[in-house]
Parts: sequence; C-alpha cells; structure tokens
Amino acid sequence: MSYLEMCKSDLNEYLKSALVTDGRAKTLYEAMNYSLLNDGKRLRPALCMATAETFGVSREAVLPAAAALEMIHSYSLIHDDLPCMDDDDLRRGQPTNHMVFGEAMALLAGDGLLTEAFVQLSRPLSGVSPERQVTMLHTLALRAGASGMVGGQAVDVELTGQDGTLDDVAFIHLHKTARLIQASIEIGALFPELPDEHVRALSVYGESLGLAFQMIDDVLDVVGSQDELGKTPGKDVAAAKLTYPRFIGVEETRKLAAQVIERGEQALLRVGIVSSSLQELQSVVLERTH
Ligand code: GRG
Repeated sequence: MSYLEMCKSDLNEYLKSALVTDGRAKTLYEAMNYSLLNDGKRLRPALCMATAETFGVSREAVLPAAAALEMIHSYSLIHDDLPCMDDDDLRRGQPTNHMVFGEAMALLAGDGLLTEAFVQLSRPLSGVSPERQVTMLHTLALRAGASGMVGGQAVDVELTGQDGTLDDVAFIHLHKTARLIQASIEIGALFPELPDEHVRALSVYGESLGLAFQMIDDVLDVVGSQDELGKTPGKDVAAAKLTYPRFIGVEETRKLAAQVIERGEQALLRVGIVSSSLQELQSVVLERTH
C-alpha cells in the first residue's frame, strides 16, 4: 500500500462516523456524507499526517485535524460545482451534490461541512498545547476564508471571461487552491513542538506544493479525459478561465510546476528537514493523472 493509500484508509475509517445525525436533519447529513465519503484522493489530510509523522507524531493523533481539512475541501467542491459557480454535473465520477439533493440542500451541505470542520479541529488533541491548538484553528480559518481560498475563488469568479494577466492567475491559484494545501502542512507542523524556522520552512514548502498542484490541475483540464478525471475536462477553456496553460502553454506550465516545487524543497533542505512521506506525496502531485 502506498503512503497516500494508508492515510486515505485511516481517514476514511474515521470519517464514516464523523457526521452522525441524532435523527433530525437527516437529508442534510445524507448530503454532507454523500460528498465527504465520496472517493477523493485525500491529499490534504495525507499532507497533514505526513508532516506530523515526519516529527514522530502518529497518524491517529492527527485524524481530527485531517478530517477538518477534508471537510473544508469537500464543502468547497460542493459550492464550486453549483450552477452559480462552475455548474458541474460530475465530481469524483459521481453526480454532483446539487444534482442529487437539489441546490438549496447542496448549499447547506457545504455550510454544514465548513462549520463541522471547526467542531473537529476544536476537539481535544492529545499532546497539543491549547496555544498550538488555537494557532491551528486560526490557520484553518485564515487559509480557508476571505484572505485565502474564498478570496481566491471570488477573484476567479470576477475575472472569468476577462483578459486578465499572469499575475491574476498567480493570485487566483495561490489563494483558491494553494492556501488550503499550505494549511494542511502548517497544521501538521503544529502537532509536534518545532522551532519557528522549521515551521516557516514547512509553510513555504506547503505554498509551493499547493501552487504546483493547481498548475498540474490546469494541465489536466487540457490533456485529461473524463474517465481519468472523474469530472468534465476542457471546462476551463470553455468558460474562458484564467489558467497557466492559457498564458504559457501546457509544457511550460509543467516545467514551472517542477520549478516551484524545487523552490519549496530548497526551503526544507536549508533547515535540514528530510521527509520520505512528504517526498512521496509530492511525486503524487507532480505525476498525477486525476
Ligand atoms: C462560499 C459559495 C461559496 C463557494 C466557495 C471556495 C470555493 C467555493 C471553492 C474553492 C475553489 C476550488 C474548488 C478550488 C479547486 C481546487 C481543486 C483543484 C480541487 C480538486 O482537488 P483534488 O484533486 O480533489 O484534491 P479530490 O476529488 O481528489 O479530493
């Protein structure tokens, strides 16, 4: 089993009982679980686990934080697929949440997951001081909110169909996608007690990995097939989205992704962090086909 598969299996087991109704709002819980338990890669939780494990913290201890990250990710996908956003019928090879539950329930399922993420991250975490846990909560809110993922999505919505510049693309990618991936590593780095310079290096690495991830996503939208992606390819071009391939082409985007990751690796090397699990996940990001 690969490292990603091991993390995925641990997380999936945990998620099965993370959102259970007391008998009320059954459809909402069904809608939340429909998307949360769907077959995602679980990259963000795995990055959080890998970072903590690099410094001797067990994957099990990290599960509530890993679940919180996947809940935020899952909410963002539900909202992103809505007719008022990307208007997509397929996600992870299955009908999107609003296709099954209707728009109003999909909107609420996203809201529910966003809020439940903070329920998870505020649960008692063994071996983590209250100060570090508050920093985790702050990090998640900051990276997912208006100055992070939601802000990136807002600029993406505003600039879709317009000319835009390469700087606009960089802003959108950094915020819409990279910030949550960065948060996954930053939160993992808060489980052990690390020197500030280590935390900073991991944050830089997370940002680089997140940017490269979205660059590859842009490439896959151009070269991928529906079967491989589990969603509709070619949507970026059709919707006149601001993407790297639109400005510099597919091959240059691939090269840029590799360069950006190398910059992140240098940051880790400078402080002497070597992590085989992060290295493995990094290869998944660069070589993925879906
Ligand atoms: C608040 C109404 C409202 C909407 C918010 C913030 C937001 C909508 C959307 C976030 C933007 C977004 C969906 C970015 C795309 C990131 C991305 C490439 C997702 C795909 O991630 P993978 O490949 O997916 O890790 P799996 O399915 O493997 O989990």
